[in-house]
Amino acid sequence: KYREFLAIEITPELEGKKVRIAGWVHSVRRVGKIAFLVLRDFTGTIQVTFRVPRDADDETKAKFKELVKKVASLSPESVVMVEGVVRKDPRAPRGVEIVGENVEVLSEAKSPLPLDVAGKVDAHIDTRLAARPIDLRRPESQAVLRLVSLAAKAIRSYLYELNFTEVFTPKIIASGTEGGAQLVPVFYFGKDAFLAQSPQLYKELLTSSLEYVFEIAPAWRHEESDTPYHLAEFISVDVEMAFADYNDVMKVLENVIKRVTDNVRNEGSTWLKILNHEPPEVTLPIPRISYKEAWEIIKSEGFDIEPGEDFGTPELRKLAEVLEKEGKTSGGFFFIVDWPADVRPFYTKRKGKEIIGGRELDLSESFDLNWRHLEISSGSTRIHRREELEKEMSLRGLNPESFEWYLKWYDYGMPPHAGWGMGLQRLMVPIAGIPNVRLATTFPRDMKRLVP
Ligand code: AMO
Repeated sequence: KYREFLAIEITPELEGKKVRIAGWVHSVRRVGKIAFLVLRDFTGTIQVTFRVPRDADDETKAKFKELVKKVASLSPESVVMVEGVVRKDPRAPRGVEIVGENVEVLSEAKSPLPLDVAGKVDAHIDTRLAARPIDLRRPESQAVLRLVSLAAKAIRSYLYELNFTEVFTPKIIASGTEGGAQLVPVFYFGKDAFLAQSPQLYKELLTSSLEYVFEIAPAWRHEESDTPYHLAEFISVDVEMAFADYNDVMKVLENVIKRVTDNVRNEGSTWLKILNHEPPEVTLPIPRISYKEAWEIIKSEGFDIEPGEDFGTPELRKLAEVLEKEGKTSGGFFFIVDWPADVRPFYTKRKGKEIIGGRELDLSESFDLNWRHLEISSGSTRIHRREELEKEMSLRGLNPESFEWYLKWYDYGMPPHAGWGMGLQRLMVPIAGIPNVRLATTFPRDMKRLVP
């Protein structure tokens, strides 16, 4: 057995007990005849002190002298197994330490390290990601992934409560759904295929059987933009519901956001403390503003924007600032609803016309959920009639024939349905207080990164 206790389990109550622990050499320090080893595992650190016992025989003294020397020469991040006796000590960081009696090196680490683990100096994100396996040994880096895990758990438990089925759809697909330029091609048994940009068409088809489905899985996009918020591979949380419209699924979404923020606050306090962050307080309902109102605010703030245009980051920053000032967000979250049909995908249901900025526009039953300037999720009521889908495809220059594998099932009883997709790493920006979605990703994939 490599260890009997985790670092966090070493408490003053264990006084006098002989224990075995294992982990990484966080730091070593020699003061005269004493060597201090701080050992780290995934639960935290514990100090182990090695010294020569005063009232021992010569043989024992010689053995401990060697041991102190051995410990003092351990390189940082080596993996060791340590045995010793627990001792209360008010001077030790947690009021307790281990008096070391033996150390075994399981794996020696080279020096210097590609990245400092124990130090306080914050390395540049590129340096950190290039050394990600070691970067993730830093408490702050680990804390973010702990919160990602808690967020995923909260989403799952809430959707299970609502009777959703968690599904796993194919990731090698024949046609894109969210715009062609971002498709990542793969060569598939001599045929052209792509990595899924979204489980969109499959989750829709599943509403005709399982009715309420969700998936948490990777999605791929050849994003040409090198921003803190874009990954080539991100984790997409997808929900799709039969017999529902966009209002129904916005309710599910805002409850998901509330669940995640509350659960992370309750269960993630250890990690939040390390990150010195509090997730936003969300009260429901999350305010909704129409595209029209949003457009008018942006326009009145002096932006040169045509009616019907999508909003860029500078526009969204300004909009969020205005809404926050007027108290029209919930912890920074707000919905923008009823987008012009032209800037939404072909499967989005239309809503009727409205005059915006003096121009008549076709709107749609669609929404984005933003946290400040950042789009966290988007969704809509879907079209559930084949002829309408074909028309929308043609309008967008897509060939309905290449979607026949999907369209034909609309001939056999497709229920009205609605849903949304949310970027899990983007959700972590407000939840974990990180400036870059890469930090919420184990090993990020982007324009510049294919390894590690
Ligand atoms: P959309 O394309 O808006 O919608 O994507 C949904 C959400 O996924 C996240 N996201 C990303 N996160 C990180 N890096 C990226 N490159 C990236 N691209 C998107 C965002 C975004 O809000 N099928 C629809 C959803 C639906 O209607 O159900 C879709 O994919 O948080």
